[in-house]
Amino acid sequence: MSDFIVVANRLPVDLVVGEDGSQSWKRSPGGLVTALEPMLHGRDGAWVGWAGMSDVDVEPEVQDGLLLYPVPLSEHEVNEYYEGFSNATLWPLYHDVVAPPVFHRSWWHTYVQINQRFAEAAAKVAAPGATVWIQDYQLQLVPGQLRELRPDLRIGFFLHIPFPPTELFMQLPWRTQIVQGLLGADLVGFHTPGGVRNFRWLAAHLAGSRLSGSTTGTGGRPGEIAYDGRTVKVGAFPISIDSTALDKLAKTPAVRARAAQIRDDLGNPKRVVLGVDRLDYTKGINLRLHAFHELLMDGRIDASDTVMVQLATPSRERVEHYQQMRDDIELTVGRMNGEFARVGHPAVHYLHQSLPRDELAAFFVAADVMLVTPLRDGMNLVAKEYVACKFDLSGALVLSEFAGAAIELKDAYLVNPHDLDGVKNTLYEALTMLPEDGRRRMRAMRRQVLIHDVDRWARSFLHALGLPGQR
Ligand code: GDG
Repeated sequence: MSDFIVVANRLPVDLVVGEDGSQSWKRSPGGLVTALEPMLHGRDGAWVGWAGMSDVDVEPEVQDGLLLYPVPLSEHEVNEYYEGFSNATLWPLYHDVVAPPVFHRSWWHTYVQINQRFAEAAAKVAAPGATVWIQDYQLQLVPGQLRELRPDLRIGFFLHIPFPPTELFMQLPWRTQIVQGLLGADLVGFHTPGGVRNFRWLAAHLAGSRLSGSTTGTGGRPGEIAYDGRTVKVGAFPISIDSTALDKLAKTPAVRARAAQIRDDLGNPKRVVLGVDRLDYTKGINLRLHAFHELLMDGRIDASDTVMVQLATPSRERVEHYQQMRDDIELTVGRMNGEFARVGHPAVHYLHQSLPRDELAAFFVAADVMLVTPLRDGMNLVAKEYVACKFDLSGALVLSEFAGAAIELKDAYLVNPHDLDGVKNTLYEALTMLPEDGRRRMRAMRRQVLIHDVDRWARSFLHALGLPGQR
């Protein structure tokens, strides 16, 4: 029985099955685990989630005082609940339909069933009056289902992706059930005030709730919705990174030496332009390649002294849209290098690989211009990570207006990713900025990111939720 439970699609560890059938765990330390670890350990914490492997039975286990409580999924369920409804219906719908969402009734039914399974697991491990924090779009029905099972619990929900404009959300055949599911929480959190506004409107129109309190839900004062005889708080809580740790890592002699080595390996160009993303169609990778390509074609930059590096982490490789997008990107990279590379000197360096954390930090340190150009993004942590690594105030961040991070990082070079000329010109501006202007911008962004870190994010959410002991 635990007092504080996190419920997420994935456990913070991955199951590894050896050839002899033996089971072990590999830690996969994401930002969320790091932020929540102190709170989980301090109060008999539990984490409910899928172990990342289908069709296996895994026993709950206590690791370092944290109860890991696996939710089993069959391969069919992974296809329908995760790859289908979560990643081919909700993901594109919530990202401004930049790809067409697919609506399948059988996917929806599986989504309902699996959410119920997560709710039952959480109900089982929660002590009387415990606090439960549910994460993300895969589990939007869990707040309502869990409240049915355990009305004594304090329930929070946080959405890591954007909450879409109301007109788009209205396309969803199961829109009312999703809104009602979310309203089962005591506190619903989004990254931005825009998400809060959209949700409040939908709650009123689809679930007949009454609104009160601040409309934006920012600044630690969530708005309130009266629903079903309860008060549901709704607020904006922009997520962040462990900025102090990253700043420290970037300053280590090893990372600095590696950054110098990377520049050397690239042929010591005058300028290095970097992109780092999960390979996802929302991230605008192809459009930034086109912008760079056109600058080369226009002769405004020269491939002999300006190179681009695109690191693309493999992602959702079984979903069809992702396979098509990967082909498109690799075609563009091939074309650009065909036209502008010299033997031993590509114009674009493209890696479809996942890199270790300190290697990634070295790339951030090495880059003169960081290109973050999503068509829509809940927050975008890469933008904040780049800023945290630029301890010497060098570098420039080109950032899409449609990333949640643009609200906080006002001193970035902001672009509309749908405007190719705008992206080209702004990239050129960033490449040719005056060093003093660059330092001023970077100083201001670093102040924001170093103060507003992920620990502060978690604390402010849990404080608003009323977790005992939170300031
Ligand atoms: C969702 C929302 C929101 C990437 N490549 C490697 C690697 N990464 C790390 C980055 C960063 C993370 O993955 C990606 O986070 P983002 O925020 O950029 O994007 P999503 O994965 O789409 O995350 C997003 C986030 O949730 C949190 O709420 O900001 O809007 O879409 O930390 O550094 N890490 C390593 N090697 C890689 O090759 N080690």
